[in-house]
Amino acid sequence: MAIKPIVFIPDPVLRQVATPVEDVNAGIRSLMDDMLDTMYDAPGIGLAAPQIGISKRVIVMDCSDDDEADAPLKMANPEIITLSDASQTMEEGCLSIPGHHGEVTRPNGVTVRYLDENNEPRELTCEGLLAVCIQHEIDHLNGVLFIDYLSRLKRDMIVRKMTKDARGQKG
Ligand code: GNR
Ligand code: NI
Repeated sequence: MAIKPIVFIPDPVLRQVATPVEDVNAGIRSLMDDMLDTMYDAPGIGLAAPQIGISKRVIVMDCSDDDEADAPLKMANPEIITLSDASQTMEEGCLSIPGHHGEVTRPNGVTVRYLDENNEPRELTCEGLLAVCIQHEIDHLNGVLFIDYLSRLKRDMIVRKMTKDARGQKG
């Protein structure tokens, strides 16, 4: 178990289409645990492997309330099977775009198929915050970020600011 550094835009790994996992073996289980450590430390409610620089189709989430027991979810090769017709709008943020937020409208309900940490195929149907989170994480696996749903003006402002900040860090 280890906390890994989170990569920020404009790192190109965040725009790559991630590679499917062949099977969920000890290496992938260890990656999932490192991702959960990193997510809880941040803190965040979800994390995709590209956000720690690893272009594999692995995501973790925990949308439990602070006063509830932890409810970690670990998924490899998640695939959306159905999306509801009804939509919901939520204020989204992203650990790879710290300090920036924006309203995104997405389907309110989703069913996903995935491999769990024991390489077993599973399906999960959910709505609300977890449904938003799953869609946000699967977007990461396809190189898509929440800023892609904002107006071009707002997106460009965020990208310009983050690019400038990254230059500053390199000196
Ligand atoms: O921690 C996170 N919060 C969040 C809030 C609204 C919609 C999506 C998210 S996911 C985000 C963590 C993250 O960047 N996951 O990729
Ligand atoms: Ni994100």
